[in-house]
Amino acid sequence: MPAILLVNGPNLNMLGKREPGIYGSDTLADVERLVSEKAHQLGYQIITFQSNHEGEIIDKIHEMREQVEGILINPGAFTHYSYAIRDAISAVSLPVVEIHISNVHARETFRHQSVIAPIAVGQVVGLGIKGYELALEGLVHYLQSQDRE
Ligand code: CA2
Repeated sequence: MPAILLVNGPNLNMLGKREPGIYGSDTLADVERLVSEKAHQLGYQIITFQSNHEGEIIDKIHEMREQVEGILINPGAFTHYSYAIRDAISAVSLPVVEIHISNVHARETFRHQSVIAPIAVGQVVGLGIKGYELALEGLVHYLQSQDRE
């Protein structure tokens, strides 16, 4: 079964444990289960990874480059300034869909910019954890349309 890497960045291990008003009450394990189940229905397996450390996220993206067809990523606050994660994604030449649980555009100004977005296939923003499922569908649709070319 082809695989997709799901990366969650800093503090997302706290999902469901703090700030339910912004991020909801589902845990990271719930999110990973939701995406894995949906992926299986679509004929993909999910490799999950969460880290609070920029270098670990970069290492994982490098490590998985031959094993996955694409990447789903919620880079957390790294979204807004990590040129290093952006370069890692560019370096592996894999399609990426960026996810944000909250509507970053309705929050502080520093969250309005994403340095990842210009190299992503697309973004899903502000739809809660449902956004992960929608991002998966978008990525699979993109991969299948590439296969037909
Ligand atoms: O909305 C998103 O998904 C974010 O990527 C979440 C990041 C934030 O820095 C981005 O601007 C937008 C923060 C993740 C923090 O996650 C927590 C979850 C529960 C409790 C506390 C933090």
